[in-house]
Amino acid sequence: MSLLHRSPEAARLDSRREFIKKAAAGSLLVALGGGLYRLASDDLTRAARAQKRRDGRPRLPPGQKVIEELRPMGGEAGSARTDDFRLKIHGEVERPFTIDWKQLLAMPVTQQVADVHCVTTWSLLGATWTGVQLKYLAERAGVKSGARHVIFEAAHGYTANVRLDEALRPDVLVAYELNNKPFPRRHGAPVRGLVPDLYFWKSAKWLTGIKFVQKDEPGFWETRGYHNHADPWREERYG
Ligand SMILES: Nc1nc2c(c(=O)[nH]1)N[C@H]1C(S)=C(S)[C@@H](COP(=O)(O)O)O[C@H]1N2
Ligand SMILES: [Mo]
Repeated sequence: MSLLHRSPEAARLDSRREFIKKAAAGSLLVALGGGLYRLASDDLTRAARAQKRRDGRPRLPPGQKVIEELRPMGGEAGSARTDDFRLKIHGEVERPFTIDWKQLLAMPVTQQVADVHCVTTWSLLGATWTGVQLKYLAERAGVKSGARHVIFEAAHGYTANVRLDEALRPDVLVAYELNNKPFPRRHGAPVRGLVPDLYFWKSAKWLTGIKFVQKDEPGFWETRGYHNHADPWREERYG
């Protein structure tokens, strides 16, 4: 019998029965969760589209949608143990050096709110990132005048290249906390790069080195079809 031919009361009872059955099976809660999540995300996306950054650019780059939590995007993880951590600052510098975890924590701390944009079209807005400015490490090492690019080096040979002038911006960090907590291993613990204004693949997880070079060295994704520069506002997604 079609629901149309029944009293509203009976239809309501029926859908209530359906509701309980699905909830017991777990499927309804998943559907509800997904539905609510999409609603929140749509609202955040709409709100962000109406906002402008201090530099005048729209808060949300074209083709991006806002998500509420950092999404793990994989990669071959390095050790998350702080005892294993070493960061080598080298290449075109006067005074190369290597620091361990304690030495990193002893350096001047920068805490900032920053937005990040993944090439797969999600953006995470307004998270708090804590770490040491790459600019500070560069000054300590004494970057030679011929250097033009910075190579972020990570576990298992992952690299990402960033132009020197962009890498020296004050919001580029060697980061060790997200929202005042250490990174989970899948997000790059103990230390990852943060280059908020380029697509997120430039933010290398499980960071092991910062290398200054004269000649550009396209990295892991840049040699696999992705754009060498990766500006989200110009949608520099593919090379
Ligand atoms: N070492 C390393 N860093 C990496 C990657 C990787 O595979 N290995 N993936 C990059 C890509 S493609 C993205 S989108 C972000 C994802 O970071 P998340 O997993 O914390 O969201 O990390 C970037 N950093
Ligand atoms: Mo990515």
